[in-house]
This record gives sequence, C-alpha cells and structure tokens, in this order.
Amino acid sequence: MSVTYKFPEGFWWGSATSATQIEGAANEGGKGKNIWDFWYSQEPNRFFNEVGPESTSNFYYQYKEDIQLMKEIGHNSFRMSISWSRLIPGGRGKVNEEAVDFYNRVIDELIANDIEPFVNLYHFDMPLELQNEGGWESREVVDAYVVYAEECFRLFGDRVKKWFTFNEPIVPVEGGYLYDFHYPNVVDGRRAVQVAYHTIVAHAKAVHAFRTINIQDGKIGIILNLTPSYPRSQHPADLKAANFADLFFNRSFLDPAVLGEYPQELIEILREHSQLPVTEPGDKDILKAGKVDILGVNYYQPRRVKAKDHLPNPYSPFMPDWFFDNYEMPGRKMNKYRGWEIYEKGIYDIMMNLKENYGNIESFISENGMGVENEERFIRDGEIQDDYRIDFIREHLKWLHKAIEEGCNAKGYHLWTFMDNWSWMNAYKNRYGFISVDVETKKRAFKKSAYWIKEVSQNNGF
Ligand code: BGP
Repeated sequence: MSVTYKFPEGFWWGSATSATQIEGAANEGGKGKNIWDFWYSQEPNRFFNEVGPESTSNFYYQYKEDIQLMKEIGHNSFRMSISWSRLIPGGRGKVNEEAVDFYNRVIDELIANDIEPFVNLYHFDMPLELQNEGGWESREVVDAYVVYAEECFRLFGDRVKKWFTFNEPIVPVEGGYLYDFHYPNVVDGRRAVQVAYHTIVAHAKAVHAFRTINIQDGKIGIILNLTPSYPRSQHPADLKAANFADLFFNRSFLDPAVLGEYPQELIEILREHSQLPVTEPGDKDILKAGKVDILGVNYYQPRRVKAKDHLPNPYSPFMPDWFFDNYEMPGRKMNKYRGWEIYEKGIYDIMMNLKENYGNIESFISENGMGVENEERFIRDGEIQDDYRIDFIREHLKWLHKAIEEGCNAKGYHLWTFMDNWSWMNAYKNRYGFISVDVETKKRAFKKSAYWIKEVSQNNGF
C-alpha cells in the first residue's frame, strides 16, 4: 500500500473499551455490584432486548485470546478501565485480591505483547453502595474515589504509565441527572451541577495524589467527549446559542481539566439561575493543581445549534436546553443506527481549538467509531464486509492528519472499539468492533476493517 497520509513516528494505534462493557463475570471473582448491575435487576426493559451486564463479551475469561487478536491487528496501545466495584467491592475498604490478580494478568499480557496499557479509573460505573450514599452528589464519595485511585496507582503504577481519571464525565451528569438514560434517573439541574462539580474535584484530587506518588515516566489525563458546537447561521442569536452549548457541554469539563478553572461565563449563567453547586474553601486551589498532562478526545458527532424557537416553560426543570435548540441541518450525513451525525472535519476543528486555546496540550483521539445494527447482513464468504467503518475511520484520520501537519499535538488514534461490546442501554444493538462477538457463543471473528487497520498501523498511515 502506498502511503499518502503518514503519521508521526510512534503514533498510538489501538482502541478503547471499558470494564462493564466487556468483562462480564459481573457476579464472579468477588466483584461487588455497581449501578448497572442494580439498574438492570430493577428495570431490564430499559435495555435493548433485555440484555444486561452480567456476561457481556466475557473478557474476564477470554482476555488472553483477545490480546492476541489485538496484537494481530497491529495495536500498540489499548485503553481499558478498572472496575471500581471489582477492585474494591462496596467502593471502600479492602482490596479484592482476585481483582488485583486479574488486572495484573491483563496488564502483564498486554505488555508482553508490546501493547501499552492506558488505564482509566472511572467509566460510568459507580459502586452501588456509594450510589446509595448519594453517588457524586456526596463529598464523601469524592474522598472514597481518591483512595481508590491511589490504590490503583500503587498496585499498577510500576507498569502502567498512562492514567486517566474519568471517561466522559459529563455523560453520567446528562444521563443520570438530566435526561434519564443512566441510573439514578434523576431530573434536576441543580443536582446535575453538583455531580459535575464533585466529579471535577475528584479528578483534581486524583491528579494531586498521582503527582504525590510520583510514578516514573507516568502521565495523567482525562478523557472528554468534545462535541464542537456549530451555529445554524452567523446571526448573533445563533452564535449566542452555540456559545451556550459549548459552555455547558464542552468547556464545563475542558476548562477546569486543562486550564484549572471554570469559564466565568458559565459561572454567571448558573448564578443567575440559582444553580451553583455547594463548594468548600480551598476548592479553587485544588482545581488549579488538577491540570492534566494529557487529554483524550472522544469524538463521534458534532452539535448543531440554533437560537430557541420558543421560550422555555418557566416551571420545567432547569436544563441546558433552555438556552439553545438543536438544529437539524438539511443534508447532514447520518449514522441512522445510532442517530448521530457523521461530520469528519469536526475532529480537525477540535484539534485546532486545543492548539489555539488550550496550550496545544498533548492529546489523542481516545474514541471515534461507528455503531451499526445487524451487521450479519454484510457477511460475504463468512466475513462482515464493514466498508462503511473503513470509510468512517479513513475520513476522520485524514482530518486528524491535516491537524497534525498544522502543528497540533495529537499522538494517536483509538477506535471505539476493539471487539463488539455492551453499549449500556443499547446493549448489543449497535456493533462497533474491528472484531465481531457472537453474543451467545462469545466467538470472535475478524471483520474486513480488522485487516485494513492492521495494514494502516503497520505502515503508520495509508
Ligand atoms: C461513548 C462511551 C462508550 C461507548 C461509546 C459508544 O460515549 O465512552 O462507553 O459506549 O460512546 O456509544 P454507545 O455505546 O452509546 O452507542
């Protein structure tokens, strides 16, 4: 293959996943319950085809085979998460030795196969007992998280050099406290703001703990889903709407994580609507000291925004959507299975924004991908011909390449995800992997994209 788009030497090729979405063994190995186990037991009807988290993709038992497959398709890095409720059942107290043993084996196996483990501490999976204490609304839960984080650094920091405090911390805020797609299914703006705030405090305290422990050559970061906000038009009302969306959904985490403080404009909006969180003296300094070394960017879709058509109902719960309407741009390209727009240039816009406004922080694409339903219909000669996925990745990579050529500090590209996994409420509806998983037999098989990415990673470009 002749290479037109060559990536910098040492570029990270790989993929990302999370504990709850692949491990399975949800009731085995001494694992405690998290909010997903519990919610599923209460309301299985909320999950696609009523498939829950108990066995998912069985990585807990098949990790060796899976790591071999990763190696075969050219991975040099892989992001996983540690399940808090597996490592410390109940969220506090004694470490579960079976879990330590499992994560040690996974980490060692990755390293033995020249795949660098990137480890994330929290991917939507609050231990149930801590949720019952209030979850992220509780400052004590913040402290419990910091102890958990320290434990992870201490146990695995001799081998794991890239750490992440949270994956997409705004998603549990949106899902659990505004829009009813995560447990505890609360709809309350003020509580949502408190949850978001405590998450950042937890993040910053974990960063501080990391620096105190001083892991040799270690870097600590956060993974954020950044959705560039594009206004419908250049009319001032549309521009204002897009700015609101940007403040609520991007800068609410990006600014404190990278710059160490919240945007003043966001604080003012929340103050005006009596939505400010409870804080403690000294928090500002904690946030200042919580700036990351590295930023993971998850990018799936842009956000198109217009000025509101109608005034919000003043009696409805406070919502970010009081300040803008979503805009359905005519002719937009859609992934209809997930209902997400595909806009490849968004990846470039994000990177240029990081370069210009966020000190060109070291970053990488930590998730990007395309979930498609019923991929069996694309089987030819026993293999899923997922050309749409290859196109999707290639077109995004071209824009990433352009951003790198223009000086942005992007170090890698991780697909969501390595093998088909359990997508929360969507369970196994949409498939994202290079490798398919038969939900019944757990058998793995390469899709066409697996061979393609192998060549791309080997050539460091395409
Ligand atoms: C991201 C999450 C992942 C993953 C992915 C795909 O927001 O970090 O956990 O699931 O999106 O989305 P979904 O599974 O909802 O289709």
